[in-house]
Amino acid sequence: MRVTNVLVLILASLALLAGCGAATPQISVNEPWVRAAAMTGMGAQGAMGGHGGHGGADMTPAGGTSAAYMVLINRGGAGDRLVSASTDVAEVVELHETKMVDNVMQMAPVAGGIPVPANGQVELKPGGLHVMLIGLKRDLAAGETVRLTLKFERAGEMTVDAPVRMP
Ligand SMILES: [Cu+2]
Repeated sequence: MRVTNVLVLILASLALLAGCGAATPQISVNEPWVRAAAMTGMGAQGAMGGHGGHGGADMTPAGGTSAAYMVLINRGGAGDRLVSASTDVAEVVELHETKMVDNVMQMAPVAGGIPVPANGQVELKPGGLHVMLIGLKRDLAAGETVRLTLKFERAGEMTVDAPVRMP
């Protein structure tokens, strides 16, 4: 089968999926990536780039931290919500939001998860919403891949392989 035929089939399938998605979310994950980070020591370097506000050295876990970013797209007619995420490479995974408070960049867990509006999208990016990886179990080097499991309120669980790169 030619590549073009395969593409047409895929597009047709997507159209079908979209067609029956009137009252359900149709979530897809675009361009996921994870910030390169070291388990110890160098983790602080990454923390300078937009993750300044974890409240003090005593709150920094031993394993270092990183973050995952992506665009969540909803082609369905109903809204959904990213409620949690998990990965084998970190002890704890939280959904975070970075904001400026009194000219200081701080981040905090997002209460109730990250909404993905019907027929819309939400971007997780440095300096904004992100999936926080806390307590890394190993170094994350550029070029590697990290498997993330994303759990949506309505669409259920979705697994993506996110490449590791420098910000
Ligand atoms: Cu964070």
